[in-house]
Amino acid sequence: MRLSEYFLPTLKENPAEAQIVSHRLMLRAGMVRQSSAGIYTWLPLGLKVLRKVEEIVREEQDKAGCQELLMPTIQSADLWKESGRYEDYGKEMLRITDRHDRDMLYGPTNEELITEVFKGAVRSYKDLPKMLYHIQWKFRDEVRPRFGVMRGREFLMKDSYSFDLDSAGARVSYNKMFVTYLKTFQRMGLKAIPMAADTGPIGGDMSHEFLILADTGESQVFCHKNYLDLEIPEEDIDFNDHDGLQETVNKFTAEYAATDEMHDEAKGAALGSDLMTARGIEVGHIFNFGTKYSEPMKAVVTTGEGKEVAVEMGSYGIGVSRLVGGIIEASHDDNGIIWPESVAPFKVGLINLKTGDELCDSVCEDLYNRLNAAGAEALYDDRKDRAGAKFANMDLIGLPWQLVVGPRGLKDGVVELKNRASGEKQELSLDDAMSKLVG
Ligand code: P5A
Repeated sequence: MRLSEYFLPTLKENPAEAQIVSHRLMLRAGMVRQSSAGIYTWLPLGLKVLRKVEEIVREEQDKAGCQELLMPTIQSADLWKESGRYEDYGKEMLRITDRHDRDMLYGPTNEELITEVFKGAVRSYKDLPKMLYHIQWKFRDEVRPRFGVMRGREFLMKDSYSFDLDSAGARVSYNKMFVTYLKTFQRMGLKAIPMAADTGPIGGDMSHEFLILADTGESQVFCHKNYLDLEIPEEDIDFNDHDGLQETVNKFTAEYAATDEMHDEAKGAALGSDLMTARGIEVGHIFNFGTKYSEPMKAVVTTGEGKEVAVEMGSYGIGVSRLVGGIIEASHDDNGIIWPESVAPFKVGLINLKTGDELCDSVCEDLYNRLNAAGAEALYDDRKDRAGAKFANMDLIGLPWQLVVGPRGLKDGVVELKNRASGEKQELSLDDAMSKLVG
């Protein structure tokens, strides 16, 4: 992409309405614009990151044997009346009446809808277990939408749902998602700590929140400091190895970890100097709620003995749009965003220090074409602007690599390659720079 053509409305000044760094940087880097309270338009640069985050989430769900479908955003209130949650959900639910005076709603979550889809299709234990997911916009009329996409009213969530014959099976599904979540967040350069959690309006008796640590996090967290050093296995997860899954879950739940809602002062104090208190951002939340929905909604299957039983269920959420803000909270400096490569909107920012100079232009064109052809997406700053402004802009949008082409270097046949995260700069020949970037 050429910057001269790109729709990238960056801001020089800090927007007054943004209280936390990710919100400030997302506005300044031209990633999002607020459309109304807690509702955002994703501009091209922001959308690219959102899609990359979404894709990592999708790949890991697929690996775990979860199958993707797509449910609608608008749901009929009837289903929620069946489960009993229509009244309970309160003002957070955006209620809509259609032209025939039917009660509809903009889905804040999909337990009812998926239960309905499931019960129309599955009757026998032979079809179990099943795990289904979608990545879809949700709406929650939060009292205080704030911090940009971190607490929006409209937000993108990945929600999965598991269906099992019995509670032992449901535990395996829960463990699969638990371990998948560790992997998913790790791929985005995040260390997410699982914490025992309250189940709130989703319900159930077993639940974990996954939190990343950041000073601006909304939750106060208390945990053993060993969590900072726990390593997630690098190799692919074997989802058929149920004991292995349980071992990993045990490892990540062995030490004390709780958010303020669940914190037990005595347990915290018992850790002494090993207790870490910090702020955290909830990026995922998983629930096992047995038959809370399947029973009232009559989602039953026939067992091997011919008995009818309500199916055991769980649900598993990831805040996809929140993660974009969360990653920035975890990775930035005074100059701007520092994207981990896995979610970066472009891999390389190519800076032409003297647009209009024949040699600079032709070398940049050549590098730009070679990078893109090799699959290393480049954003080429081909505008006529001051070098300082170009550097500041590239630092702000945080691409992992900056490739700087100027007349002075070209005289000696070199360009400069800067790593955004470390700040390290190297003078390299064109070919060496290329092989460093595309391997
Ligand atoms: C699990 C999947 C659920 O809704 N039902 C389906 C369950 N869980 S949850 O914890 O309420 O939400 C899942 C994740 O969504 C993100 N999230 C938000 N992101 C941005 N703005 C919001 N207002 C918001 N509310 C929830 C969180 O990451 C949460 O873990």
